Amino acid sequence: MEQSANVSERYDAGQIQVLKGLEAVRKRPGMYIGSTSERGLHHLVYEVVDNSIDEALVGYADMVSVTMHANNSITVVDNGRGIPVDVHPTERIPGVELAMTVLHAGGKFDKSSYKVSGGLHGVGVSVVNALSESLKVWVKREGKEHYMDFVRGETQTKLTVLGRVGPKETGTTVWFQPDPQIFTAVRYDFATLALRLRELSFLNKGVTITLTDERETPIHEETYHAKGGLREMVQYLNQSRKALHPEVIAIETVRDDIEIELAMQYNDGYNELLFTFVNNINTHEGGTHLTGLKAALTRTINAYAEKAGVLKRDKKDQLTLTGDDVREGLTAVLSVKIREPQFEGQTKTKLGNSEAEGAVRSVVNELLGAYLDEHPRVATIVIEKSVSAARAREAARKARELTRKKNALDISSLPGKLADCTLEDPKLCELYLVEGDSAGGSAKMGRDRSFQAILPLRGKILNVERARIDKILSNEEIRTIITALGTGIKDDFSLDKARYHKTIIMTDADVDGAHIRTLLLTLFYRQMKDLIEAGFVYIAQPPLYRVARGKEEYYAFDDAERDAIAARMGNGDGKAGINVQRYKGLGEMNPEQLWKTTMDPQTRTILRVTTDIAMAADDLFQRLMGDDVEPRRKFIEDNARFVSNLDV
Ligand code: 0RA
Repeated sequence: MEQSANVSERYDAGQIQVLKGLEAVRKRPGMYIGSTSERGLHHLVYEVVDNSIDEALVGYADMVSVTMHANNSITVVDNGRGIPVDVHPTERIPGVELAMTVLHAGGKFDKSSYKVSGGLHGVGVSVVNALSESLKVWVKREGKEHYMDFVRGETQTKLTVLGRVGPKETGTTVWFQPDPQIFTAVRYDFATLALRLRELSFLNKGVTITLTDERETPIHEETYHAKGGLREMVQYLNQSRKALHPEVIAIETVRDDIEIELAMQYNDGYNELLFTFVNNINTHEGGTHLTGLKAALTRTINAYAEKAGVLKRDKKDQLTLTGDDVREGLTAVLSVKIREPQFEGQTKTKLGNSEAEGAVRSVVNELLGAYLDEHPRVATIVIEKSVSAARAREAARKARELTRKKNALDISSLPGKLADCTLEDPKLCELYLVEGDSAGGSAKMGRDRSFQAILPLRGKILNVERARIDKILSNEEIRTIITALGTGIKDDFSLDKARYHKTIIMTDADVDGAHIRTLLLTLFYRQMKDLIEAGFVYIAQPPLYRVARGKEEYYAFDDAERDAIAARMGNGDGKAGINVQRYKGLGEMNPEQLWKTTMDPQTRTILRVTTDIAMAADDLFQRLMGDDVEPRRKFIEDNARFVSNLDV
């Protein structure tokens, strides 16, 4: 408290409050940024960038730049108004100090922009400060450049003026070094930041965002700028699909004080790709805006089809297009900006504001209806696509009923290949999906049968990316997986029925294994996305090598580790007798080895599958599993060096 010795007592009291607040953040960082792993580390950047984007949203900034420095510190620069530097009338500290040291100080400025409340973003830049070993801020405002710095959230250098700048030169620069005492991972990933920044450029058209990686030689820089906003985002999402109409349908308006932007385009595939955002945050769990959109799409397209006389309305051949029908092969992005968003749901990514439903519904009804009237050729394409989906739906319904019957939760109807566990509480239970009967056999013998279930998979499962629902459900291997999981799929999906809270994909560490893993992930992503969103899907990490001498044995998960172990063993009495075995498949491990290295919760590593940035996950599956060969070839080429850590 040394620095506050010469200011009022009130300031002291305020300062104590501040320290308590930020102490809480350091004690329970997960509560504020979700996690202290790689994900939380990246959230620090998003939090600072969101503040800069807020300035762009209210029209004061059009440039944001992010730099990744060699020591994994980050600088974010914007050309907004600059964080206020005048002393706050009641808090008695400069605005910038308030913003950096008081939790949720945002409201104290009354910016009246589209501030976010709840969710992982919008926790405030003070959280970044609290979780940084060091943070420095420069503010250009009112003709001066100001400076402050902090150590682990505590003010170190009080606000000082560095010098004069041009009267119109304004903006904020924040530099921070994430605290290694807090984070388990400290290395920033270029691709992860690039995806979110590109997404932000689509969501905030006209803003130029740059990302610079100084860790690379030569320095690597990318610029994101989308004049067309969501229209460009839909084109980007559809880039490796075949669009059915060249022009993206786009709507943009304000209704009831809610900014509404929608862009959509149909492709010749069968998947629905619908992303929704509220104040730039991906509403994974949907909500009222999504409900409004879905209702309007179904209504408007049915109304047009009826008007065009496409739907026969006699008793025998009555056809109504369902929501699923009108969304088959649809790629769409809906973005709303709303003043006081209420976020609900398990991950606080579901919009609760009831007024958003009506606003989106009426806007889409009116403007999409008008668009179809004015573009009869596009309208015909949309109707034909929906009608063909409706025809396929009949076949699908029959196939689905077949699965539903087999889906009952009693043990007697569970697939024979499944070696189930004895415990019944899904929270405690795990399902291993294992490549091949022989590894399946080892896993069955090596497992802890109280909580680990094993389902061996024979050969390749169907590629669901290129199949319609009826075909998917007629595939034996897929039906077995769905039945074992207990959740059902697509519209019948229910997370509550999940029989295991961990589904662990265990495949060989070779090309075939990677392919099977991707097929399984595609099935989960396209048909049971909520299972992934809930964090129930994992990838096992079997070792690549066994390094042994005599009775001493170690397992290595990559070449570097193998060499390190061999070197350590060779240290006392030479390299003689060191035996390195490379596992070509899981089947080469005996049950005990498989348990020790890959299945024992005490010692294993499993990777949780996430879809943090939906665009990336979709793009990955489309490239890997879609019809087009060229993007797949290019993806594999581009990413050959990353395959060891495939995190979709
Ligand atoms: C509060 C009020 C004003 C601007 C900001 C905060 C602000 C914060 C950040 C954080 C990063 N960049 C930022 N840029 C601006 C508006 C002050 C005014 O009325 O001029």
